[in-house]
Amino acid sequence: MDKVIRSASTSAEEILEWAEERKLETCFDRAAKLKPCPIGETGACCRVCHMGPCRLIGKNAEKEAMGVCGATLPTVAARNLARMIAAGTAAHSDHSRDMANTLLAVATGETKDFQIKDAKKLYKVAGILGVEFEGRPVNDVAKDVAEIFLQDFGRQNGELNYCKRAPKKTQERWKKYGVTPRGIDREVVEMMHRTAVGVDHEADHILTQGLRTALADGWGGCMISTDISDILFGTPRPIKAEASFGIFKEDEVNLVVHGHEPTLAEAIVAVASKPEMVEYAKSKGAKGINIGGMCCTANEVLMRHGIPTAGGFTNQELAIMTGLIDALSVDVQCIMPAITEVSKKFHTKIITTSPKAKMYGAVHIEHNEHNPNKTAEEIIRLACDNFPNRKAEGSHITQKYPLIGGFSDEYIEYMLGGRWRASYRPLNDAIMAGRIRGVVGLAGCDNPRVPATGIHKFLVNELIKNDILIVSTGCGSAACASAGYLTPEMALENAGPGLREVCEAVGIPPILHLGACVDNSRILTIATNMAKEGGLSDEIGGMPAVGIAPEWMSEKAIAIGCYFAASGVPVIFGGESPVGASKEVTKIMTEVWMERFKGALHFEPVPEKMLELALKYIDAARDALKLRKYEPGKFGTDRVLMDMAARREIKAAAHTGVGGINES
Ligand code: SF4
Ligand code: MSK
Repeated sequence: MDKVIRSASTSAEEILEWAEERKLETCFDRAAKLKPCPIGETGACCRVCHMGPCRLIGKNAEKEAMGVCGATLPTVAARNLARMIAAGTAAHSDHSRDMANTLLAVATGETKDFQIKDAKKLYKVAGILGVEFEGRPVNDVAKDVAEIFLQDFGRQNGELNYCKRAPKKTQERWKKYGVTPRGIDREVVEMMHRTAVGVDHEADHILTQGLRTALADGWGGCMISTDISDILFGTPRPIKAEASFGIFKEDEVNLVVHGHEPTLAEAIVAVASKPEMVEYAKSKGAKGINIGGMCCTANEVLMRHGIPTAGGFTNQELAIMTGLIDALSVDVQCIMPAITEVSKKFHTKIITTSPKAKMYGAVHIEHNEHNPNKTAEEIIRLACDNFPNRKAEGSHITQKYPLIGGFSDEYIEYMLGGRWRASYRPLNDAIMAGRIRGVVGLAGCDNPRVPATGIHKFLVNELIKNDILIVSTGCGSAACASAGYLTPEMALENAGPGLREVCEAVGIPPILHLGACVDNSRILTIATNMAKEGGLSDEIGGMPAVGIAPEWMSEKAIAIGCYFAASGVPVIFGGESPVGASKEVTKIMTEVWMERFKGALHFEPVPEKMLELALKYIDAARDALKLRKYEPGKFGTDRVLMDMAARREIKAAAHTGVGGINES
């Protein structure tokens, strides 16, 4: 019998084999045992009331099947998708609300442990929100900004502040089709209401509110969260780090931060370097304290401090199996409850920290936004105390890969044009000339139902070979990083000739790591900047750009896919469609949305077909924009890109401001 490959990462596969010999169960084993229910998998099951659950199946289910109340398959499938959007939006946005509350606490002095680290970003945001900032104390500006953001959550009418950041034409489409979001909480609540038993029954009508809710996520929850994280902790710029299981150190206390929120993790990173903490670790027999990350909390601290990442979602149980993690501090989202079970076999302490999330078998040390350093210190001491309890067993993997992360939209603008002429012009020119065929946003989770990270790897290889620039976030970035794909050298080896030339001139990898899931908002900003720069489409729709989430699993991914579709980006998700049972709903997502918004949401389980569809969309957009036909190795004339030497000269003259690879 052929060996079943569960992960495309050789280190992960090694740990899985080690675990199998010891009969240790993981999500991969459970995924193999627990096949998805075929009715629920395609969106044909309704359980919104207790006359059901109703299964809308049969030969002619689309037209004939009905639930007890009379709901048809398109209604049920649309409701299921809409509720996923609402849940995903709620997750990002509740995280974002906490960020706004933290900003307010810092501004009013209730939190002394954090300060405004990036005043320049604060002023940029203040400018967008219409907050006066010239000559005012930084904290006063921050207070006004935080209060305006908080209003966006509870706003009842009007529109979200950040809608105005989108290109005018994109905003007009939203208005025309009634999807401009009002308040973040309002859209989520209305979505839940409309999908309750006996309310909204027209699939298109339900999904229109679905898009409105998703836009509240993208241009609200996610974008607000990204901006506040930058204001408080600094706007990322390129930084070196490492990825995979080899980041753990045998002779140091290994403390891993996992989840999504940057606040407590920032405090942990700061407090762990204090001499008294290092001394404490030494008193327990360790040489120091090594902070590592997991999932999107990892991305947050990697982007700003170069903290190494142990990888994405499917790596969490495997990381514990190295036997080297002394404490795993989790906040919210994408944390498998199974990790406490695995940890029992090792010495790892699992610590829950959010007032919103507890787990059986975990220690709870609650994060208090007014005093994060105190909580951080308690967690670090607990990790140090646990260091002497390490057992000899464990799959001690040493493989790790270097990476460069930290590509904010601000840095990309600088990188392309230089400090004095920062602009997206060179990117637009390179696309127009055919050097870069198009742009793909590669996002979303890794998934144990496919060889985990395998579709990511296949797609990035093929896309960059086809001169497609990739911007990545979330576990997609972690998948690329732990495969060694986030280094400039990758461009030389695998990228097509045009993309390679651009990457070499600018000194960037062909895959730009933009951060956590919420930082998909940076991709919206990049697309907006490209539209405003001119020469391509004058709205986000119609750009030679596609979004792909090949191994998605979370409801948050659905919300993200839908906000990209409503913003004008064709999106391709891997796996079976969660609404595949309904032809009407599938048509709405792929054809109706394309007509209205120039965006779409496809589900395609075959990786080769995903690639084909992405290239088809990109080439069709190039044709519609009357751009030079893409031919590998043949380019039109475009402007000379600034090379690294030219940029260093500028940097030497400038001294300050955003720019320069951070060598730390
Ligand atoms: Fe069944 Fe209708 Fe209740 Fe859904 S709302 S569970 S279709 S009776
Ligand atoms: S962590 S949502 S598994 S990307 Fe943001 Fe990763 Fe998906 Fe969670």
